[in-house]
Amino acid sequence: MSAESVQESEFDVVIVGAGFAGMYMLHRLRGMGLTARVFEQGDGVGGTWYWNRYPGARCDAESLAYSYSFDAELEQQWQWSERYATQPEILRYAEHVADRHDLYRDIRFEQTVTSAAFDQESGRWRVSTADGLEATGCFLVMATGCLSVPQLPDIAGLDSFSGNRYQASLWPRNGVDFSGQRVGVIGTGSSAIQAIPVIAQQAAHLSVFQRSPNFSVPAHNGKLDQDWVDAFKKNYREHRDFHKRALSSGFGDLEIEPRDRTPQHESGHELSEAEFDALCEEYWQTGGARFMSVVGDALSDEQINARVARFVHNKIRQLVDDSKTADALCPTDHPIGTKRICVDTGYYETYNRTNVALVNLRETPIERITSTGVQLSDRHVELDTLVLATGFDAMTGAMKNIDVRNGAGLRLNEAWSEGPKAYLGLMPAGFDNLFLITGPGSPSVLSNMLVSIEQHVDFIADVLEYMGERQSQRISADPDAQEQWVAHVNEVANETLFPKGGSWYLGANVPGKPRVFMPYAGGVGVYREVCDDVANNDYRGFKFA
Ligand code: FAD
Ligand code: N01
Repeated sequence: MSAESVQESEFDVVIVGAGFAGMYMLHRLRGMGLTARVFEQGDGVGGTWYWNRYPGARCDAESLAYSYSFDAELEQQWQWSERYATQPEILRYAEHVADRHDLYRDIRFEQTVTSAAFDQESGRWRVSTADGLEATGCFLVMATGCLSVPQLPDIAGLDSFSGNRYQASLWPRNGVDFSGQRVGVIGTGSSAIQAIPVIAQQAAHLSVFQRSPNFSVPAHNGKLDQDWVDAFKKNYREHRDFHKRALSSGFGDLEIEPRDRTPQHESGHELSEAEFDALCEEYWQTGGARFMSVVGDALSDEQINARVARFVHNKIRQLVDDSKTADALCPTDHPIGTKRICVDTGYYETYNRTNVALVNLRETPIERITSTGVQLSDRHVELDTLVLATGFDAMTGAMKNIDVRNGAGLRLNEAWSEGPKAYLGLMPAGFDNLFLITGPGSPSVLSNMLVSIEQHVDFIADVLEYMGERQSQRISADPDAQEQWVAHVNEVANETLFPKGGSWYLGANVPGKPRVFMPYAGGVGVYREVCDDVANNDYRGFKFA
């Protein structure tokens, strides 16, 4: 290897992933004068928004909140066109940020990282890609995403289908024309619920294969009014501050005056039936995922949760003409909100179209996929096109795909065989100098992810600065501190109804995956306070060498 290429492959930090997390991490490190190499398996930046190009894909946190806050000039300049931005608009935004901050030159695209091993002696991570590129870094940052590994359904005959088959999270770049097609969609999670109304408008016929119904609330999406946006942006900093300190998820809101969005009523028990329904109606009319903040105990008190669910069941029955279809669309197998609540535009109304049929797999399960369609227990459904919207191996899937080994040769997959553990969701004990962005044990997928990503990146940057000042080269998480944190994460989860959801938050959608509630349910504000406190106390729970 020439001196030049050795130089080229040695960095202060290696980052895996060029979604919003990897991009901001690179920017922060550059600002500190550190060198970094990013490896990304796609051929562009944007992560989620690069891969998920299915029709109807958009964010469910308000665009003005689902964006970086670190660049105050950019947030004033960038014009979001809708309340919830579409995938192409968010991808354009990511590309704009990469251009604006000159990020591309340090990113190697179409490079899938396959292994990362820490060398005790040199104190460096050696990172290798499938194409044979190598880089070493004193630190390794996994910015590999919580929802970046598609999960294919285990259905017999899947590969025998001779029509077109698409996966929502690996959608073709040039889109798909469904005109004149008989289309089948398998899955009714957030991706499907966004895609179904759009596909239905184009397809000759659409069959939706539903195993479990999900709760969905209206987005009430629309174009943003410029005067309103201008007024909002005058208070942008204060809005951001409320998102960061929020008691719950850090989602945005639609009011010009920034204020704390803590639910007005700590408990639904404070309200009469009529008052409760009126409040649910107000939140339903406002739209969006903050519906679950209608009262403070909607996600912790079973009785109150059931009242919220009943309200939504009634809405579904009002919106869907056919009562059998409406009944099948009403979820009764999990408390509302314990699976990620979906946010839709015309989802339930789509079932009133004459070209759309709901296939209730609880009544007529799929036996197998055939070359021409789907064989159910009682009939065969002929299809030209099959769309799979069957979710992700969430939170740990991307790291599981990489052979990560610590200095003693222990694999991360072994260390996590009974479920993922990481101190603050940031660093697994035993894996020196390895940071996770929005890792298991942090608010991550229960939050506005841009808020959580920025917080983690800033924490990592600050701790590296702290180490630089002390000429420290090694950081590790204290196993006891990690145990205490994991116990706290479980304790907080058990105070909520989340563990009853049987969702991907628990790994329940992946056969054989340990059932552990992975995200931290204590809210982004509390979590930030904990991290700030750790930092202010000489990074309590971390050890330096
Ligand atoms: P990602 O965007 O997932 O980026 C990770 C990157 O790592 C990917 O580009 C991937 O290719 C790369 N990578 C992974 N493994 C490797 C490897 N071995 N080698 C090389 N590269 C690798 N969150 C919200 O808060 N609000 C929303 O409205 C919202 N909407 C969403 C809609 C969809 C359809 C999905 C799937 C998720 C949504 N999310 C939303 C969650 C979303 O994932 C985060 O908001 C955010 O985009 C995550 O950014 P990230 O950089 O952490 O991860
Ligand atoms: O995946 P999911 P997703 N036979 O896991 C079904 C984010 N996101 O991609 O519940 C039949 O929610 C499965 O059925 P069941 C968001 O965080 C956000 O939709 O297992 N069906 C389920 O219906 C979200 O939560 C947005 O019975 C099978 C579906 O597939 C996360 O990403 C948009 C099956 C999978 O749903 C994941 O959402 C999109 C089988 N064998 C995504 N296997 C926004 O709106 C699986 N299913 C911002």
